[in-house]
Amino acid sequence: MMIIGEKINGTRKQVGAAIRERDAALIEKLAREQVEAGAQYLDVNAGTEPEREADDLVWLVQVVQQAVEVPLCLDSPNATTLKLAITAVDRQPMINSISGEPERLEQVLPLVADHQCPVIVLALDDNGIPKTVDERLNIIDRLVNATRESGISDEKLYIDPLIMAISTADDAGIVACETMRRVRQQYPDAHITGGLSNMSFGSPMRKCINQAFLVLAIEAGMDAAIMDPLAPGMVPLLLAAEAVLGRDRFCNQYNRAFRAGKLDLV
Ligand code: THG
Repeated sequence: MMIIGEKINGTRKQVGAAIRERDAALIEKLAREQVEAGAQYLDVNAGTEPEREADDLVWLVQVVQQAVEVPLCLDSPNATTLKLAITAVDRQPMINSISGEPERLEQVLPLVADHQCPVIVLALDDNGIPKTVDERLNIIDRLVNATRESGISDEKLYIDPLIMAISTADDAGIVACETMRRVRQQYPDAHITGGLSNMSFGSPMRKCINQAFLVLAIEAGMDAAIMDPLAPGMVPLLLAAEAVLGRDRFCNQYNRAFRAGKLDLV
């Protein structure tokens, strides 16, 4: 499982304030902590008003890449921001994301093709949140046709089922897992990702939901989670689930984490 650290996100209060105040120390700390806890990519999302989001994201990119060695996952709803941010990175980033929204696809797909970078393929278009698994698969099929036609190989794709909150729909977990299962079958060379913590928005004791969903998502085929690697229990459960599913040869990763004292559940 690849971990994409989610904590540098301006929609979080503390991070939003740090961005506005150009408080590099807090951002650097979040970067180092997540990498130390096992993040292999860091998601960076400025989450600020459209007028300043591009400047803010470029600042975040500069701060984070001075603090850590891992590549970034450039997370923005704005194609122009992504174009600008990609010029500020010094390691090949992941692009978060392309979707079936025509304007976004038109602008971001060429960027991905030119840079040949990994890209998140989000099961969303301009018809609102897709409700069923079939609707999601239809969007994903269209998007994978488009990436293939642009010369982007399936190994570069991180397909995201668009994880929603169970507090707003009882079937959010089932729909996410079932979409991932079908993507795994249909696109065996592509990766599967998603914002794990979305599932617990609006629920009490969010870490319980996140822990349960992590294990189920791994079983359904997720191999790259956008998550908080510092949240209690998450990395131990991730390692245990992969070992149980036979995805950790000789339980090497699990045993190594044990010896490093990294398997505590709290
Ligand atoms: N798919 C893709 N990208 C994404 C998402 C996705 N990027 C954003 C988001 N979803 C994933 N990142 C987060 C980051 C934080 C939280 C959830 C998802 C979160 N934060 C708490 C809060 O805001 O209440 C943390 C509180 C705190 O620690 O301050 O829940 O789905 N491609």
